[in-house]
Amino acid sequence: MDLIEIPRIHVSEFRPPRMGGEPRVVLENAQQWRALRAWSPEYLKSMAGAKHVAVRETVGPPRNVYQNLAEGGRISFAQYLDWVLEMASGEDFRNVATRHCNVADITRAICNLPFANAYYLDTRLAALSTELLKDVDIPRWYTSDPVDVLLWCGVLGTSSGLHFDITPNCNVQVAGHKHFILFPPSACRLLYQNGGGAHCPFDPNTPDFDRFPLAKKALGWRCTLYMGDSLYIPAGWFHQVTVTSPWALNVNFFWPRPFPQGLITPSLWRVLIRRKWARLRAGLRVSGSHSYFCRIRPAQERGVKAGAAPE
Ligand SMILES: O=C(O)CCC(=O)C(=O)O
Repeated sequence: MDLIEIPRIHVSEFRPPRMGGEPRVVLENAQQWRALRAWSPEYLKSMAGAKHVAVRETVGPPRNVYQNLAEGGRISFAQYLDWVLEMASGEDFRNVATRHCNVADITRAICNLPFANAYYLDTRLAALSTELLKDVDIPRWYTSDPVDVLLWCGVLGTSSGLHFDITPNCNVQVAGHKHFILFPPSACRLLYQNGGGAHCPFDPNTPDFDRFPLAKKALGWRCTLYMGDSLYIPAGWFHQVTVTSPWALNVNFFWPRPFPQGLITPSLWRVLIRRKWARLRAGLRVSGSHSYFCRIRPAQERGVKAGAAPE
């Protein structure tokens, strides 16, 4: 499995390609964001500390929220931030962060630390606080507004597992840093998609080629996003994202799929058809039983991430 570095370009040179194209780290795209200057934990708590958020719990190793997902739960945003800061300021964590810069080493070292559970947050920014939403500027990469703006937060060594989204994406690093590993949609046959869905049990941070031999042939892309950097992830590209600083915070935007972007990858078509079919079946059930409850099953049960962009 080879990984090549994602090119970094200045925002003045970046236009999202019509057909999806390739990922790019876009520099100075978020330079004016108030969030970059204002979002200290104290400020975040003062704006939204009392709001309750759903956190994903992972019991490692590896601390990968889509693979080792435990029960999770709802706590206040202030309580969550307190947990993040307590972990991040611990001596163990600071030692791992200063001694290792490679994502595989960080993942292994974190798994050896004596803490059982990690909690990862992805939540809609508008639901958390409309005031916080004003601190970020929507990148004008498309003519339409984003369908979703999500805030992500976690501690060193925790990752969201390998998956793809059906829409184009801009992910902006607000605090700390995160490491991204991406694979093009054409690599789908090498990545062991869960039942042809959007998630993969293969973990490229510490690849197990005995279990996933085909993945050895996959050619991936990688980058580390630092504060203020943005990453363009084309629709259908697989990505795994890992916190590589004591804690990290980022915000991402999902846009509707502009035609013909995102309609060209076989892995994505399968997921789209499955979702349409599930919706059709749910619709039939709803009209038959006059019940709305079957429409609000938790995301975990549906096998998709809670913040995933609606179609
Ligand atoms: O930050 C993360 O952990 C995941 C981000 C992600 O999956 C996305 O931007 O689509």
